[in-house]
Amino acid sequence: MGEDAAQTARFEARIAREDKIEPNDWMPEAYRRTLIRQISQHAHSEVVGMLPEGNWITRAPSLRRKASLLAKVEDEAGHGLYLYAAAETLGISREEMVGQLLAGTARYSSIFNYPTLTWGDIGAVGWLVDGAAIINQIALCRCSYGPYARAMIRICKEESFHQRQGFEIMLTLARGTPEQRAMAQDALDRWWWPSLMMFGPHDADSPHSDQSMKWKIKRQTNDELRQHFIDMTVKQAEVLGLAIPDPELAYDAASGHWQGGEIDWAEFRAVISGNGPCNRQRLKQRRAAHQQGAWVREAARAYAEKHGRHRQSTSFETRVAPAPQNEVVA
Ligand code: FAQ
Repeated sequence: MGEDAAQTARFEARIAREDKIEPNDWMPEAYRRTLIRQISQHAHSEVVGMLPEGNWITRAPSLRRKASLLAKVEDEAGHGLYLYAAAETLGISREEMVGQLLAGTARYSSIFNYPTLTWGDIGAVGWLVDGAAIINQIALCRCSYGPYARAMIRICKEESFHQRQGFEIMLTLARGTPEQRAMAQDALDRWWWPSLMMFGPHDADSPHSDQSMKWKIKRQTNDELRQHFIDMTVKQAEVLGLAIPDPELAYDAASGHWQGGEIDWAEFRAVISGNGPCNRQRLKQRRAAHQQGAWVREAARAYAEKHGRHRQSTSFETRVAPAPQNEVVA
């Protein structure tokens, strides 16, 4: 389908003016495809991201910790739903996206393919993984696509609680017994490098960044966001009295930034190609959960039919009519 040069020029002028693009607006096909790719990957990350933390719900060390972890995992499920709903406004169904995840043909964040071996890992995930997610997502609150940007505003508010919850777990461990302190340090040692990988390849190796920056889908590059995360987290590690596991990490007065060693990109590539420590386990768990949820989808369909709300999709609770006045997040 050919795209009209005048429509493209009008679209680009709107992007330049910082207008939000809404579901019913004309948009280039490649812009639509890029958003579907990114938003669906993001949604899958939230959903798969429940697994490493869900692993500790039954073993949280106190009722207070269990309640807050449970609430956090529920929040991640909600984020997945807002994001699937935002992607649906672009003309793909949630069933199709979930089908891609379960078939193993969709990406989700590399970080969720690492195991949570100790309670310290729950602290590190909240502190580092949610910390990295917030840095990335604050930039996405200004994304040119309205439903995605609005979903991000709510998600960021919730993630900031998660980050504090994680930091507080780390602080408690770091100020605890020598064993607890060692547990916190071990968690930081294992999660530091994978957290840096969350921001994606270096800008020069990122095939999508240039175009996504031009379209204002991405507002800062992978390396800019990663640097911001490092600068912020080094100070927080100092407060915790923990050591970042990078012997090359040093403050560079000329740039005003902390500079560290190189990420192991071979490990990153292995993880995103399905060969990380937990990739197979994560997909197996998602497939089982989907199968076990079949009766819920069936009940929802029967309810919708009985009440005359026949829809193509059973995801009625998250479906967003593609009209600008219907925002994903109120
Ligand atoms: N993992 O050209 P780029 C969370 C892929 S936070 C896996 O740079 P782009 C909250 C990339 O998809 C985590 N794949 O691509 C939470 C592309 O593959 P493709 C989720 C990665 O899109 C906390 C290829 O490499 N956050 O869930 C990764 O411009 C705690 C080339 O890369 C988001 O998804 C990676 N780390 O930039 C939940 C944020 N990095 O599609 C539970 C939204 C790159 O060509 C507990 N997404 N790839 O096959 C983004 O900001 C961007 O998509 C990037 C990648 C920055 C991730």
